[in-house]
Parts: sequence; C-alpha cells; structure tokens
Amino acid sequence: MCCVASWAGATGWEIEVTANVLEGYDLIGDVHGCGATLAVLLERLGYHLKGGVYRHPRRKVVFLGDLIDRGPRIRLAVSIAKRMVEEGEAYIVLGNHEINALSYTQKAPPGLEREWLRPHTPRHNRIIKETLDQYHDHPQEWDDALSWFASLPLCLDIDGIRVVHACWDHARVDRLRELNPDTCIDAEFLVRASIPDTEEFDILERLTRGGAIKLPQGVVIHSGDGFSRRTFRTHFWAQDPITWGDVVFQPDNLPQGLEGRPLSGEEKASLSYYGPDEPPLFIGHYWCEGIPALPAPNIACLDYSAVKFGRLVAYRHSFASYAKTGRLDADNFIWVPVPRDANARLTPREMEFD
Ligand SMILES: [Mn+2]
Repeated sequence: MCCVASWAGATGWEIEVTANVLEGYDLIGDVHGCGATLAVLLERLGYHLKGGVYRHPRRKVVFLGDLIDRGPRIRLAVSIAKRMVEEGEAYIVLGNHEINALSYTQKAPPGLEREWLRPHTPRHNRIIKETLDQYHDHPQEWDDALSWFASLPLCLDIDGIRVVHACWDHARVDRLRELNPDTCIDAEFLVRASIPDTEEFDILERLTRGGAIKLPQGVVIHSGDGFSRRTFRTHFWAQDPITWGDVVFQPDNLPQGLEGRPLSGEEKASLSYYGPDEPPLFIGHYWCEGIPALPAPNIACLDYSAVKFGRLVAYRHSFASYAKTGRLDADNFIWVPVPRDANARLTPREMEFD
C-alpha cells in the first residue's frame, strides 16, 4: 500500500519499513461471559497481550455484542473487550443483553409508573443474575462497565462491512441515524425505548433482537434455556419467503405442522430484507448450533452458543481476499469449543486470572 519506505542504510543494506496497514477484521460472536475462552480465541487468532491489551499488528477485532450474562467469567470478558476498544484495537456494537443491563439499572422517570426502566420481574432478574453476582464485590467496575455500554453504537458500517447484533433493517438503521447519527443510545432514547409502541422501542427491538412472528393462540415453545416463548425468531435473507419454515431462525423447531404455514400478508410485510448484493454483514444473537456455516453468501452469524457448551466463533475477514471473490467463505470461521467439562476447556497462555 502507500506506507512503505525504503532507503539505503549506512551499512548499504536495503532496509524496508512497513507501517502497520490494516489487513482486515476478526469478528467475534456473543461471548456471554466466556472470558477465558475469549482469551483463547484471541490468542488463536494471533493476538498478543501487550500492556494488558490483546493486540494484533495488522488486524482489529469487532465484537458483535452480548459480552455479559450467563457465563462464568463475565468481568473478564468485559475487561478484555473494553480495553481493546479503548486502545483502538477493537470495535463493538451493543447486544440486547447490554441494553437490558442499562435499562435494568436505570430508575424510571416519574410518570412511567414503574421503579426501573426494565422492571425487575423474575424473568428479568434471572437473565441478569450472573452478571450482578459477579460484579457484586466490584461496584465501581460495574458502574464503569455500564458507562461504557452507554457509549457504544448499535451498528457499524466500516471498511466495506456492516455489523449489528441481530438484524440489519435498512429503514430502521436510516431512521436511527437521523435520530442519533453515531447510532449510540442516549438516556432519552433508552427511556423512550422502554415504552412499547414508540419508534425507539421498535428500532432497538429489531436491530438487537431481530424479527419475530407470533405463534397461534395457545401455542408455546419451551426452549432449551428454560424460557417459554410465544413467538419465533425470523431471519431476513429469504428472497421470496412463502411459509413460516422459510424464515424461522432459531435452535428450537417450530411446533408440529407450523413449518408449512403460509406467511400472512401482514407477517410478510413485517419482515426485514437484506439482499445478496449488499456489503457483507455480520450478526450474532441467534444461538446457532453445530459447525459454523454461512446462511447467505454475504451474511455470517457468529453466535454458536459458546455459553451453552457450543463454540465461540470468529470470522477472519480480510479485505484483499474478499475483494477477489466478492463473497464470504466458510473457511474463514475460526472457533474454540467449550466442552461441558470445565477441566477439558482450553486455557489462555498469556492471560492470567484467578
Ligand atoms: Mn443477543
């Protein structure tokens, strides 16, 4: 590229000095508190700890959100990512779990008739429990983590790639940029987003939780994570979907007979759509299982359920090789498995922790 200088040194040897040109991004899916596994993955990707921060001479990381909740080393996951972002070694977008944490810890303004922006219901308490437990004796660190979350964007469009936690919906991304050009959510946005039927709620819901369709009256999916759901998650890359089965995107199968149910006009109109000719898009969120695969030639989902003993997955995106083929390549997935047996898990070589 442009940054190569050479000169004949005093000894007559040609010396070449190459400035660090960015070769590409390593996109990393939902960590959910698997902090030690994150360190293993970074080391596998060639990052080294320097001054307490994982760095790579030619690459940067993009985290897809959902660092917190559920896993055994949430503080480690947050501190690794936060330091990398603060040192310019990484970018990150917010996941629904970070947004949950912000609204769970924020008092509701007068008039909302609830104490907290996100009510402390048994379900909400359970989702954030591990995080609150692990930060319990580190209140300042938790405050710092929350302030940091509040400063992060919802989506990124950088160097020819796009990044969002769950769904890139053009109309909603455009509207978000009109409201908040940096796509961060300020205190006012967060308050409005906690009220269903607001535009802010709708934007946040679609970008960080994705699309969903309501199941028929009385039908419930009991998920492996212990939660019951009355909706199913939809994807946004089917070119002409006809049935529910054409758009379902979640680990749980649809209940008997519903795969073939035709999408109503209203359901179809509610779907987002990301076309095959658009820039490569990276998402997390969807609890995929098995060997990582590309759902579309220009879309990679990197959430492979690390915290449910799946894999912590990265996509190694390089500008030069992408420019040659114009498509993503499943050979660029790099992962670390998380076995159920804690003693069988890999440990990082450079990161020390208790
Ligand atoms: Mn998520």
